[in-house]
Amino acid sequence: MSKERYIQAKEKWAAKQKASGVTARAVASENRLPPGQKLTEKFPVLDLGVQPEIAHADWTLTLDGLVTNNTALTWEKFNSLPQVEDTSDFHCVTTWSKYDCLWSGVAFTTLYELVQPNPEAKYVYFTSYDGYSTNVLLEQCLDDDVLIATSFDGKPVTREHGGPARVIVPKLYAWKGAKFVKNITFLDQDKLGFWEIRGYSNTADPFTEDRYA
Ligand SMILES: Nc1nc2c(c(=O)[nH]1)N[C@H]1C(S)=C(S)[C@@H](COP(=O)(O)O)O[C@H]1N2
Ligand SMILES: [Mo]
Repeated sequence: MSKERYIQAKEKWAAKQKASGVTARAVASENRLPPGQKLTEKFPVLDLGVQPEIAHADWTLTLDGLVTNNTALTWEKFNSLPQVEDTSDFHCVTTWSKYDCLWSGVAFTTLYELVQPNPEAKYVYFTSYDGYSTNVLLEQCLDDDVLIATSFDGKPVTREHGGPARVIVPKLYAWKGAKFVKNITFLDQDKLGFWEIRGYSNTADPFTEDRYA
């Protein structure tokens, strides 16, 4: 059953890849900067005032909830999973955007294959080592540019930017990507995260200025 959903998602990507070859890409590059955003070359740091220091030996990523295989990944195990690279733009709700961020790490789909969510799982809730949390639709997590990144521009993700590992969901405002990620839970009902509870939009689409609920 969860396989069917996974296949559907893959079909969707294939259609998207095909479309993006001509028209969709051209439109996207013309309108690359979302409304109300300013381009920055720098990489500002946004956090809750805590940048937890997690030694690789103490790091685990747990995956649970409505899954067939509850999983706890050590740093070693996580890094032995297939690695991907993806370049994407980064849009923070505080109005800065950064182009061409090169991330590498493990694709969300790889984790999906590993834990095999049940068909009822439709929502994903991320929890971090600094107490942060955020939520994303499972369908959006399965997009081909979503990954758990351990490196940025060819170097390990720094502590201030959310190392050892952070989630990147390029199509949504950046608060939807959990830095210092610790746990990923699959749910059949939506559960609002740290900023979503505090008035930020749950859908968070930069291109429609979907900033606040
Ligand atoms: N764990 C955690 N993840 C987080 C945050 C946070 O405070 N804690 N801030 C979010 C916000 S609002 C943004 S814009 C980005 C900022 O990432 P950066 O500090 O690498 O620019 O991380 C997101 N993920
Ligand atoms: Mo942000």
